[in-house]
Amino acid sequence: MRPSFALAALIPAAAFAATFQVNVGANNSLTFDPPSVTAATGDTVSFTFQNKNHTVTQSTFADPCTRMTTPKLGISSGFQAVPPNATQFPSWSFTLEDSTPLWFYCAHDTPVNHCHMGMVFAVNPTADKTAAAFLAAAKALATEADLAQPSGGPHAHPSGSPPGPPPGGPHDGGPGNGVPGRESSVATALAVVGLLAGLMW
Ligand SMILES: *[C@@H]1O[C@H](CO)[C@@H](O)[C@H](O)[C@H]1NC(C)=O
Ligand SMILES: *[C@@H]1O[C@H](CO)[C@@H](O)[C@H](O)[C@H]1NC(C)=O
Ligand SMILES: *[C@@H]1O[C@H](CO)[C@@H](O)[C@H](O)[C@H]1NC(C)=O
Ligand SMILES: [Cu+2]
Repeated sequence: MRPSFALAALIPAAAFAATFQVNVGANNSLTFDPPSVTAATGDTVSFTFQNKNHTVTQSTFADPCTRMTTPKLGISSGFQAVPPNATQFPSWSFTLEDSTPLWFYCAHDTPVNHCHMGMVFAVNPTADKTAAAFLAAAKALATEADLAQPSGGPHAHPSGSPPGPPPGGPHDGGPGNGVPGRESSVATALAVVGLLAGLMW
C-alpha cells in the first residue's frame, strides 16, 4: 500500500508519542501507581507527587535502592515534598530516548526506607527482568530497623486506614512476565502499603 505508507512516513513520530501518568504516593501509600509501564521511544513518563516527600530516582535492576552511577549518573526528580493540605501537586517527567528497561525507586530513607518497603517503578520490564522480580529484590533489602518502624509513631499521618502489625515475612509477587506479573506486584504492594498506611514520612 504505497499511498498509506507514504502518508505514514510524513507524520512525525512525535504524533504517536504517548504520555504515561504515574501517581507517586497516592493515598499516603508508598507506591508508584501504576508500578510499571511499557513505553516506546519518544514516549513520556510523567509523575505526580501526591503527598509526603518522595523522589523518582534511577537505579539498576541488580541494585534497586541505589542510584545508578554507571554508565552514567541516574536521573532523579530530587525530593518533592507535599504538605498534607496541599492543593497543588508537583510533577516531573522524562522522555524515553530508547526502549531499553529503566529502573527507579524512591530515595526517601528516614525513618523508614521507602524503597525497602517496595516503592519501586519499572519502565519496559522484560521476561527476564520483571517488575515483580525488581520489587522482590527491593523488599529483600529491608532491614530489621525498617520492619521495626511503628505504624503509629509521633509523626504519623492521620489516615482512615486501620492500624496493622508491622510487615513480617517476604511478600514475593511471584514469577511473572510483563503485564501478568504486574497485577500480582500491585496486589503485593497494596497489601504491604495497607499495613504501612499512616507511617511517618
Ligand atoms: C487511591 O484511592 C483511589 C480511590 O479510592 C483508588 O482509585 C486508587 O487506586 C488508590 N491508589 C492507590 C495507589 O492506592
Ligand atoms: C525531604 O526529605 C529530604 C531527605 O530526607 C530532606 O532533606 C528534605 O528537607 C525534606 N523536605 C521537607 C520539606 O521535609
Ligand atoms: C497548610 O497548613 C499549614 C499549617 O497548618 C498552613 O500554614 C498552610 O498555610 C496551609 N497551606 C494551605 C495551602 O492551606
Ligand atoms: Cu518515598
